[in-house]
Amino acid sequence: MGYKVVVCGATGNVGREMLNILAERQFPVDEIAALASRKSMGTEVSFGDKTLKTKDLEQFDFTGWDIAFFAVGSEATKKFAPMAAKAGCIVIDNSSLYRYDPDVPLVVPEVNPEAVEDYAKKNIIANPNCSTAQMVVVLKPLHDRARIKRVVVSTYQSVSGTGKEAIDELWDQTKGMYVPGQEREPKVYPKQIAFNVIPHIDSFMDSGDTREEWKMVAETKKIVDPAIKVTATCVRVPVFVGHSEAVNIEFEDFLDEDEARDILREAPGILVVDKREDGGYVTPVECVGEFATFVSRIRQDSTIENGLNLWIVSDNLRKGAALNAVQIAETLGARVLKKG
Ligand code: 11C
Repeated sequence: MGYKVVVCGATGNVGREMLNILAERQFPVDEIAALASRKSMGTEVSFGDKTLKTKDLEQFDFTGWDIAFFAVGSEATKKFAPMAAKAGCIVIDNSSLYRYDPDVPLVVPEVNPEAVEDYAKKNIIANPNCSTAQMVVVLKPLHDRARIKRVVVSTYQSVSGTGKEAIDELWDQTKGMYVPGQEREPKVYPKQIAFNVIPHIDSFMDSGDTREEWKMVAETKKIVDPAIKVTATCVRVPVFVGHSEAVNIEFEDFLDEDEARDILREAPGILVVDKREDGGYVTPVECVGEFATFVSRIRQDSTIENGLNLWIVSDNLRKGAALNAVQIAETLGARVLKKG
């Protein structure tokens, strides 16, 4: 016996990936419903070798369904996630709405799988921000060995993190650079994204940090350890899919770069590609469609006592969103629901 599964936001980038990954990983599904907003109702989406027609989220009755994946943004989540949860369906939510709620676990299964067991207070489990998910998978095994004191991270985030309109904007602006008359003014982003980088993701806070930067700090503390200090600079780059991160880590104890490499090679969800030669590292185009989080450029930081530098790349629509959500469902299945 398997699960009755709902995917809300099934026509979006993340919702489609959720359907792909549920099929690819053969999640035990007895019945599946793909939901979308009324304007996308009836759109066809793929689930393995099947095609599903999306139904109207507004009209859906969640009673009797086991798990609902939400990938619909904070407004719709606010309205429909509590309805699903009240109807007895466990919500796995990709928005930021519940992540910082003490009654909602925030889970990356390679890091804090036991946290899924705390789902019942609200019947909701939160999925972290994409840039956090790929970073904490790497931080956790290193923290277990040498205790991380402080992390300095700069991100290089792809436009698919913003959504479909941003993918179109990068594509159109790039074409427009070469085709007279097809130049495109920025609409989604405040500045040109083609052949440029923008040091601004999400809204500005009073501190001068952006919310994306704040999320990396708050979520790392909630998922790994509140004692870890994180400072982040989040940058949008003209890449379609795949977020990259340059990470500097300061530890309590000395950790040699070779030992760090060995630890990461053994750690779940990670693939180390770290040859000190031309091309001996992973770039975002190579991580698209992959499940792993890739780590390259592992090296000692000789400017501090116990420091390492490394480079992390992952598919932001997969580990950063849909894959992590499906892994949460798998963990919930194995630890709590025990069907399938
Ligand atoms: C981006 N990280 O790349 C964002 C997308 O809080 O789930 C995901 C935002 C979030 O723009």
